[in-house]
Amino acid sequence: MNTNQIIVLIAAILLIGFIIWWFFGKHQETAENANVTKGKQEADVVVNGGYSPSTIVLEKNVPAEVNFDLKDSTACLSHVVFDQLGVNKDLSKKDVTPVKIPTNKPGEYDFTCQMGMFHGKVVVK
Ligand SMILES: [Cu+2]
Repeated sequence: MNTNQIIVLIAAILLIGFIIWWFFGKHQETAENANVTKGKQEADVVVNGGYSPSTIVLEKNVPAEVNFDLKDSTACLSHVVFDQLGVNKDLSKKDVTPVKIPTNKPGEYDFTCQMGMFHGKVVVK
């Protein structure tokens, strides 16, 4: 192998590493428990280049709302989609948009942006 080939090889490895980091590296899951007060629970999710926290943990059998706070101007993130719940909400109408989550049974509900690029989930325990 000559020097050029080695440089190309190193560049390719770095590029692959970067791609892996870009797509998979940011999945250090930030899980957050909802605040339970007076028989209901709420959690806030900031929407800004993704969802923060990306995992919300809810208690079973306590009425729950997840409040989406849109801080991003990307059109794609302006809607949040809960496929399993048939929910597709426009977050740009209000400062904070609550989404009701059923908590009658344990489970996981994934949510995404409109095109499914950004992911988060709500876990009912
Ligand atoms: Cu998207």
